[in-house]
Amino acid sequence: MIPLTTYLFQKAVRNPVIDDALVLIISEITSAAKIISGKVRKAALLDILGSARKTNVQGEEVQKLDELANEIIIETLKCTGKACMLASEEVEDCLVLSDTGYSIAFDPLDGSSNIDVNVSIGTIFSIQKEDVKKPGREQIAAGYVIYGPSTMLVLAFKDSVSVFCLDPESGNFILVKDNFKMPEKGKIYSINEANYHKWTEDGLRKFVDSLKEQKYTLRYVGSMVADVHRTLFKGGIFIYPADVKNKNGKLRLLYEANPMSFIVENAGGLATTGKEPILDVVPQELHQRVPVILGSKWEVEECLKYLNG
Ligand code: P6P
Repeated sequence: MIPLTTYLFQKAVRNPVIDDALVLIISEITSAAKIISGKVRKAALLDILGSARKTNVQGEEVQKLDELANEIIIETLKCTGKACMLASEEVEDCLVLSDTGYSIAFDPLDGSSNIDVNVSIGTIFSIQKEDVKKPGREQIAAGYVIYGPSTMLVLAFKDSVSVFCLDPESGNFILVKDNFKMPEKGKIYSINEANYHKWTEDGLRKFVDSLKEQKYTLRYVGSMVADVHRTLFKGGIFIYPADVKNKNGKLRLLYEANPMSFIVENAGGLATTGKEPILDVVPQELHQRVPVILGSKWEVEECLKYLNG
């Protein structure tokens, strides 16, 4: 029953990258997630479901819980005094708090279209040293908290991925799996097939058809956190591709694709835009989007064979 903070300090003894400031940042992000988890679980009682009647920088309708989660994380990180830049899906510009320290890119509540129908959603975060707009391969740490039947934290450093479960009694994230590795191959594919005819790459249609012939199952929640969490634990592949409307797909590089790709690659999987590893993409814009193909090594390599003809 190792709590997160104990785990981090024990890891810091072997890994000099994990300094006290990073332990504080990660501890506070997960503290904010505990508060968000509590709000999500009783949202219907607090009249915080539904739309905030605003549109965010993505052009998406903001839910009340999106706004609340964003405020909780920003205020919590400001209080650490160790954050340099904050990049939030809900905020157009980067919040610059100091000229040094850790920078955090985050999606405060991913999957918010699912909030009102009680489907798993989550918080995704990516931690860089100083500048937030760096290739994902330079991330110091990345993780997500999924608000599902239980509240789970998946946390990755360059050398390992660990899984924690929130214990409602103690209020601690308790380590349930260290050095987590995902299956090399699965039997599930995850993609929004409603867009089948809009996909830009014909090779993708051929790949998906080949999985059907191999009797793969389709599972698609519509929350990236939920779809990636299942892919990590069951194996298989998650894809949000480019289509005729979204030339670069829908998912954002800094606070969705990069942290999830960092986790997947450190768990033994692969993550690509279809043209290059996601973690090698050099960010140009704060909210830029990339096509996302990630999951077990076998399926991602198979998908690339079809895309590259
Ligand atoms: P679609 C949620 O809104 C989100 O940003 C991701 O969490 C999810 O993977 C994707 O959009 C779902 O998009 O177009 O399939 O509804």
